Amino acid sequence: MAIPDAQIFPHATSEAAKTVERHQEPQDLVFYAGWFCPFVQRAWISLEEKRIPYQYKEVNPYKKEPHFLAMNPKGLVPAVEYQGKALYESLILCEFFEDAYPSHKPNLLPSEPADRALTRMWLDHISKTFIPAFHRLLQAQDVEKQNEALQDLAENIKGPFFNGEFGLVDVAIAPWIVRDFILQEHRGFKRGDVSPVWEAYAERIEKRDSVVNTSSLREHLAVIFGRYLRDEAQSEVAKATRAGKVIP
Ligand SMILES: N[C@@H](CCC(=O)N[C@@H](CS)C(=O)NCC(=O)O)C(=O)O
Repeated sequence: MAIPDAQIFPHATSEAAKTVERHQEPQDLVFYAGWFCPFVQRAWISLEEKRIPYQYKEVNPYKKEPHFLAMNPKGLVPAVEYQGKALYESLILCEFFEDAYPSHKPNLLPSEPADRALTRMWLDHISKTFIPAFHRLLQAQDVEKQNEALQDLAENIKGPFFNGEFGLVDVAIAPWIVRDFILQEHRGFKRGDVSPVWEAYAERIEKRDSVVNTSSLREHLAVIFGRYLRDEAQSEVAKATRAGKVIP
């Protein structure tokens, strides 16, 4: 039987398709990606911001194909092949790009140790609170649980970006901002309810070139999200959310 989650639109569309087209030539860095994946989009935004040369290869991670599992035993995108090594985990990849391409600007991590620590504190918060709440809100069928998740989506940001200039914290959260339309349409989420500053921030993020250039059509995302809204999705993230476990 076909795995339901494996039935996704096969490639990027809209501005993201043009970006894929520009990154077909072989390069030292091969980027294994799925056009639909928010974790992929983090690494993709970093690559685009820093204008790092990369070759884009589309993978459907739900098919768990042997060639991909040999690279990332977790079977998750994004993954990168670089100098014979296979690397994965979106935030680790973003930091790897900072380390491996120091001459590529902008720096998405600040240079001062305390500011770097502050960035990582925000990243930790986004991973542990914001993203799990987004997925709980998406999958919860019960209104009380949805309301609890809505509360956890509150972010206290001063703007214009998390850390003054556009940086890794913005990269880490941007993919969920461009996907919050699904929560607005189906779960009563309103950016303005978080705060007017948040609403302005979200609009700033979704207009940024690196974000636009890595985004595909909403109607294709909406098909995938339909399975989450009905709590039918079988992705690792969906299963962990359903079981109340940490997102892999
Ligand atoms: N913690 C990982 C999560 C990556 C992830 O969950 N990717 C999803 C696509 S959005 C995937 O490959 N799913 C395959 C599956 O669930 O079987 C990261 O940050 O890179």
